[in-house]
Amino acid sequence: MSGCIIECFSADPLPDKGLVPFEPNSDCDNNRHEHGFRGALATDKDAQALRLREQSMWQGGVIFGDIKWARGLLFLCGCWLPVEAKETVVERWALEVVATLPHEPDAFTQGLLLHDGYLYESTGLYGRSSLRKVDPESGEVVQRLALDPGYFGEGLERVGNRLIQLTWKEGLALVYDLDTLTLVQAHQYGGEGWGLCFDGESLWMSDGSATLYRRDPVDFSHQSSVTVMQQDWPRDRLNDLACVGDYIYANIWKEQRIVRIDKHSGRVDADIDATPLLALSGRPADPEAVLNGIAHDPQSNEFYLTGKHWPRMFRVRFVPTAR
Ligand SMILES: [Ca+2]
Repeated sequence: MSGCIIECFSADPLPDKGLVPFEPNSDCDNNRHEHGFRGALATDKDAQALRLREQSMWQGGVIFGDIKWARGLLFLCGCWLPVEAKETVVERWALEVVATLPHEPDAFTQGLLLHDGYLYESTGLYGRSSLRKVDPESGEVVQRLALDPGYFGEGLERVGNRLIQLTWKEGLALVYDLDTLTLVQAHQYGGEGWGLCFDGESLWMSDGSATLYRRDPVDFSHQSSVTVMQQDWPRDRLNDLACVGDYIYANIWKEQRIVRIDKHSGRVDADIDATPLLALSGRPADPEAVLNGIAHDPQSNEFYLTGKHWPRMFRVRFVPTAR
């Protein structure tokens, strides 16, 4: 069973910040959903930008929706989708550092991939965003392209002889020639751009929520979406991605953690503790200097990991720990 509804609620007064429980309000004349929604709203200072707390859970399902605040009432336009009730075991994995490598600390790393012996890296920040080709062993940037100062670079992936670089809030996927790093095309999309990976058939894109979007690798059109669930809760803040077979590895924004996601079901089946990298990273004491950037090496089945402004990069193996 699933369904889509339009509901309205009253919730007053709303705090500037925090979680507000809400229930259907009988004063609303369009309150026709027989079950009624219950959930929690995350508010922030900007009352125009009320959001559902990441697809609130309700009776074994997930609510997707938008909130509009008008005339003292909250309007929720949303859909409810069931989530399989089966218990999923999330394995705890560790990581083993195989090599410690240099990394240019000016790089506010947002996307990373390995191809033909080189790393390709996307860096962010307005006025400082770039696309780079990097020698993994020396950390030397062998090719570099500065982005337009109005673009904030995000996730990066390769499809054939093209590189595709997301932008954070500009709604543009920039397409480059792999050899020359010249811009050849741009696709438009809605919402924010965070991470990107290619599984050989489709691109997968994150936007900081618990949703992964599957897109056409040629015209970037949206194909489908999957909600990522870690046990019974949406796993949000998915950042840079690496596609590996049936799985997508995602590092979690502002956590020392990488999750392995079954791309078909959206379920997290492994949670990898990346805390040991912190002490080795040499990162500055900047709260934004967090773990980000994951690239898979299919030959060794090892991963490259780094962080924003980290002077080091790591080649690691993920190791299931004994239970
Ligand atoms: Ca990546």
